[in-house]
Amino acid sequence: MNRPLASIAVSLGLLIFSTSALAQSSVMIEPGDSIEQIVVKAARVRPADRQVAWQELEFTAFIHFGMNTFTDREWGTGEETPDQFAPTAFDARQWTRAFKAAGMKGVVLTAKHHDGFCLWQTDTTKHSIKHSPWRDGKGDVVRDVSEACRAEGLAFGVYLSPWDRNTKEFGKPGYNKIFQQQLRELLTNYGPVVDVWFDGAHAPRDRPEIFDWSGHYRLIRQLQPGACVSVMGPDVRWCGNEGGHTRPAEWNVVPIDSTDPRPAETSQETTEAIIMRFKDQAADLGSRDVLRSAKQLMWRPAMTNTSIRPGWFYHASQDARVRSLDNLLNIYYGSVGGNTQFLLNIPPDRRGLIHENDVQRLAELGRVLRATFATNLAEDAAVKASAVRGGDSSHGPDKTIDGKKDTYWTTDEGTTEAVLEYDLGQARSFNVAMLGEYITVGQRIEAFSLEAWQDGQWREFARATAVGYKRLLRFDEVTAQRVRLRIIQSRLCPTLSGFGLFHTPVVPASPQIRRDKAGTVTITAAEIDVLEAATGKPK
Ligand code: FUL
Repeated sequence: MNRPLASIAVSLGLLIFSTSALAQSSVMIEPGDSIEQIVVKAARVRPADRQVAWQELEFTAFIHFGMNTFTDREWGTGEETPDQFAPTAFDARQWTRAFKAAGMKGVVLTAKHHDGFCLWQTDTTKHSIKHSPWRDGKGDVVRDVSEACRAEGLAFGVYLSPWDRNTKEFGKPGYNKIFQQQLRELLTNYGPVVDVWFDGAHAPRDRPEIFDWSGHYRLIRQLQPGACVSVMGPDVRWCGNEGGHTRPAEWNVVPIDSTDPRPAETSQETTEAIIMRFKDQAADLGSRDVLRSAKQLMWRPAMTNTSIRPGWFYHASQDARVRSLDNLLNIYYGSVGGNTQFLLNIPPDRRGLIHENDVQRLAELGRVLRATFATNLAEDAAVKASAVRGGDSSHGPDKTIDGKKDTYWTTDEGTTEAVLEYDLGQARSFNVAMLGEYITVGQRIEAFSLEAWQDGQWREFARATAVGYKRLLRFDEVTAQRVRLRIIQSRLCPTLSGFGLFHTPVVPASPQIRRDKAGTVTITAAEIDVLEAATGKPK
């Protein structure tokens, strides 16, 4: 497949937005600041409410459906005709049911890809479904998908490709007007939108006026203040690849390289817009080593986007190349379990349905995730902590297992190391651990370890660095009654909103997983029941 333009554009590094978008979620580093001061500044950077809500979605579906579905391409030329768009059995509810079964909580629909073909009743171009044979030109994919999302309780977002290969206006100042009119239609007529997703395709560095990013962001804030603007936007960053590869440590507070703060030519702001070079592809974006040379820090969590198949769009030739269950589980643990949102693309076929192989895989994934996370073996534990803020029960260690996301344990300012001990009441077997910080007040934990009391001593069974919104760790099965979490390093007093121990019935290469010739994995409901029973979970 073509090298994704998003990566080219991001590494070329053009991203412009107004300083108002940075309010409350960024901080300047002064030349004389010590590393200790920088780290505390980083820990004080807080997310906007929309960024917290976005992160809580955890696992979401990406949909690429449009002209390319019918031409068997990944990038259209813009010279296709609306006649070619002709799904035979379009059913958005079938899509959202499949996503829900996988445990997804939201959807980002590609409303317009690079070919410029619009999947909604737009007044901005003739290159749209209005001029297609589908439903006599009266259909509206955006409406059907947004309604199907509401019916299934899924959040709804849109991807509007800034690059448009159909309109003659592209590259001229008039295109920004068309683009903003498209945004206005999408953000006005289809209910709440939680994510507006822009890729960076065709954003040449020498012509920043091609995209009036500042104007786009202002309009989005005005029409949908709860929406995050992702990738080519201030709220959410791209993880840096499209293969589902995740970092061992993912930080939500990352430096803005503002060494080139030229005023944006098209910005209406009185303060200058900032041109940032986000190094989205670097292996480390936020550890102390990176912060040391930062000039400005901002809250910008990562999104892991990849496709369940090799292509973003549907190709019949890829029906047997749907990612395996264990591969998807690996990405899930690395992404959702690595403090990012997992945006998994599932492309509908020419019928306008999610293909049976993908539906099956999503159902398998959902079954395994539900079987794993249904029971937190630590939820009834007796828990004690080496330190509690002000000795006060409102931040006691029991807040880590009360199942509430807005309560948390913490310590006094200045206490950056602590131990929490969980007594499970009896010996339990587990192979997954979960930690979650209360990120509303920032991201703080830098290193922790997990230990089990076995044979009269504490034995370490897992160790990691960044936590953030959620950290999941998998390890060989441990059986113990007492478990302790040692917070070894933290930027400020640590917080913990969630702690869990789980037993997953499926580990990679498990003998219970069957594969047919096409690589399709099957695991039946009965097998999951048997496996669950074998985990010895309390009833
Ligand atoms: C990239 C595009 O070029 C791909 O076609 C796809 O839409 C991906 C999600 O973003 O920039």
